[in-house]
Amino acid sequence: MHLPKAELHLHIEGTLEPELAFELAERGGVQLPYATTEELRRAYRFDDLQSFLDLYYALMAVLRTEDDFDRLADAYLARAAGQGVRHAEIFFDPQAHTARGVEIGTVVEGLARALDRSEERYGISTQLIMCFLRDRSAESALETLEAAKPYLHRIAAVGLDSAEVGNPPSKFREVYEAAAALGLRKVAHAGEEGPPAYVWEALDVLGVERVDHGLRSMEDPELVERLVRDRVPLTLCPLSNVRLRAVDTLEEHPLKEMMEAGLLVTVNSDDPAYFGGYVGDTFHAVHEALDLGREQLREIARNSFLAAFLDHDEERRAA
Ligand code: ES4
Ligand code: ZN
Repeated sequence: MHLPKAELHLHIEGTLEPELAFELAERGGVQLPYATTEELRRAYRFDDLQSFLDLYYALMAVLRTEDDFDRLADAYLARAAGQGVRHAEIFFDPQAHTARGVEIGTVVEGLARALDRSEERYGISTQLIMCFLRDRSAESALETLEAAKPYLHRIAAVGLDSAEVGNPPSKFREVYEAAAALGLRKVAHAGEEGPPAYVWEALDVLGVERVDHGLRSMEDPELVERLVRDRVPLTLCPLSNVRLRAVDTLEEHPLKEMMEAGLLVTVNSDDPAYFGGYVGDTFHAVHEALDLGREQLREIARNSFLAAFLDHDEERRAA
């Protein structure tokens, strides 16, 4: 049985399974550089974050219409429901689509179609988090925020993702200030491949409420103290860290040490179509690899609701 949980670190574009990619490609007349789903799956071997991102962005070519985004999100929600997810805060990357000529409205309205049916169909409440691509300019992020203005009622928060090293959070100070002024909440990827200094910047320059990954925080005891003191949630993605070689093996993942240090950690799937498991699979994998007991797994599941952007009525319903 899967524990009831919230998923807080999930890129909707990273839920694109090879079978759906081929189906959408065929319907949309898009040519993929792979002959079969098996051949595509064999390409899912990554050396680091960038080698994954190259494939992740390439496959997005199949996402063109509102219906494509609806299908993508619906497929994720169906799978998540089977793994105990009751609430999902879903990242999307508008710049990865607008750069290909797909309008932000197509993306948001398509995703919203699936999200609007989700409570009734799957028993999952949802929110959207709009991510800026940190390997693009701060100006491009500001333009994206501007383009999102007609859709802000559908967007709960902003986030920051893509290639981390060399693109520190402080690069996006202005756009985070503008987002906060519009009433959006704030998260950011930090400390996935980047140093603890990037986690400090996410907290002190951007003012994020949660840190996505935060894996490398353990290298800096003062940072750990700060994260513990302020109860800042970290959205860990252990299978992602193994596949992108941030850790050598799941057995060496610091999740358990992070819990023992008093950090408020959650466990998430990141890009489950690429990293070998949805969130229930991920709970199962860390249970086995790290010898976590039932009580620790329950604590992680409980943390996911504490860290979620839910009001308390929603939280009671979800739990
Ligand atoms: C991502 Cl694993 C990861 N890290 C940074 N950005 C991303 N976008 C999608 N998956
Ligand atoms: Zn991520």
